[in-house]
Amino acid sequence: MSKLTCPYCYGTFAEKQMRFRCGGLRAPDGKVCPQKPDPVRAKLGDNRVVPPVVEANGKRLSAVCKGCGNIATIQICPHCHSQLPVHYGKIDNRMVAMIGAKFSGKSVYMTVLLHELIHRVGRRFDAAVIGADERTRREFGSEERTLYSEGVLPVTTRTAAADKGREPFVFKFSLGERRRFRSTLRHTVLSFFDTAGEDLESEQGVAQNVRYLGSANGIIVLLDPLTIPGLVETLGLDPSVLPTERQREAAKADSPINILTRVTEVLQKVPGVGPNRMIDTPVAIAFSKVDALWDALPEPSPLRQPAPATAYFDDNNSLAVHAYVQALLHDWEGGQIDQFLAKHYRTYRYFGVSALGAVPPALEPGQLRQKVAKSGIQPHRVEDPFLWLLSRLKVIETGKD
Ligand SMILES: Nc1nc2c(ncn2[C@@H]2O[C@H](COP(=O)(O)OP(=O)(O)OP(=O)(O)O)[C@@H](O)[C@H]2O)c(=O)[nH]1
Ligand SMILES: [Mg+2]
Ligand SMILES: [Zn+2]
Ligand SMILES: [Zn+2]
Repeated sequence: MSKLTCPYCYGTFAEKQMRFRCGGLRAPDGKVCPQKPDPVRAKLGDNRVVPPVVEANGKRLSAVCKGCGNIATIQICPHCHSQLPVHYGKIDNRMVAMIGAKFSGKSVYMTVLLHELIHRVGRRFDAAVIGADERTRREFGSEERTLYSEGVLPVTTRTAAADKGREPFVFKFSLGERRRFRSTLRHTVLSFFDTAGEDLESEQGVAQNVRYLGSANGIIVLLDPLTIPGLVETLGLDPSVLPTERQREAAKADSPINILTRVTEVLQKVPGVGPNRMIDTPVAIAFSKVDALWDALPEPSPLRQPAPATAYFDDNNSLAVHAYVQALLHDWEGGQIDQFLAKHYRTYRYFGVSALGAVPPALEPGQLRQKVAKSGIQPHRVEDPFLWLLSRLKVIETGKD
């Protein structure tokens, strides 16, 4: 039996190790379980009062609570005691991780990607995407409102060490599968952890990322093209698209090759990989903020074309973008990034995305938070890296035409 991975703490366990949580309802004979903080949750900074844990075989879908006699159906992770998605042991779960340098655009990208998956891309694939738990729905909703309704960009994400309680967003991607006589749903659990760029720099941050990236079935590495040495000069970019000196100083943005080196070192620490083996996990190398490059690229450039609208992943279209980025990297920085990836990764592909679709205006004196451009949020191909990973993981179909 293969191991399961918790989408909240990335610990692994066998199906039978799952535990239950009592539902906390009054039994017909009047008994009710007392609620208090769960010591395992409290260690993680969650002091809410909850009904007790029920020890039982997690392969079953329910268990009898010894305290109150009620049937408990909520399954929890044996490590962090988080409530797991319904029938967790019986559904496909695939973990997609995202990582990138400070200021590369991860928080904005994650919010926009999820917004697009929920509101638009789902329809393209006849799929439903919903938050898998109350906290994800609440916290994601609040980040979505800040960005979309208020038009305010996020502040720097705090490091995992500074923010112990931070947990990933967990979503369920449910795909209709029409068979001859019945239609069924296939669920895929998606876990997104918004790492702070800094987490790649401290030893503690790296240790946590080993677990996070090590349990991922697919990884999106977000790289800011504006930090590629040589790119700004080669393209002759207008200085107005570049971050201000102050932002750059605050961000201490690192170059893509340094980030890739660090991510690779993290993946080599995963048990069973080691420094000499190629990394098997498919890695999407997504260049963010491509809106800043549009004016400098010719009109027919694949980086300026909209995403296909097909109900499958269009591989030829994606390969054209890949080859184009590969050639650009050659011009910009001599193909150092590409050589590095080819040496360490069995499967990687380049993408060009823009979460905002326009360069956000620089901060006015006295303005505290940066806002999105007046034209609003017009994302460009944010779903591509994600859909490519899903197609590699056989969740959606790949088409070539
Ligand atoms: N032109 C352009 N700029 C963007 C885009 N997305 C993000 N930015 C800019 O990049 C800045 C950083 O974005 P974040 O999403 O906060 O970056 P992050 O990677 O989460 O940063 P840390 O949390 O500090 O690691 C934003 O404040 C914007 O100024 C985009 O699609 N286009
Ligand atoms: Mg962030
Ligand atoms: Zn009980
Ligand atoms: Zn867990």
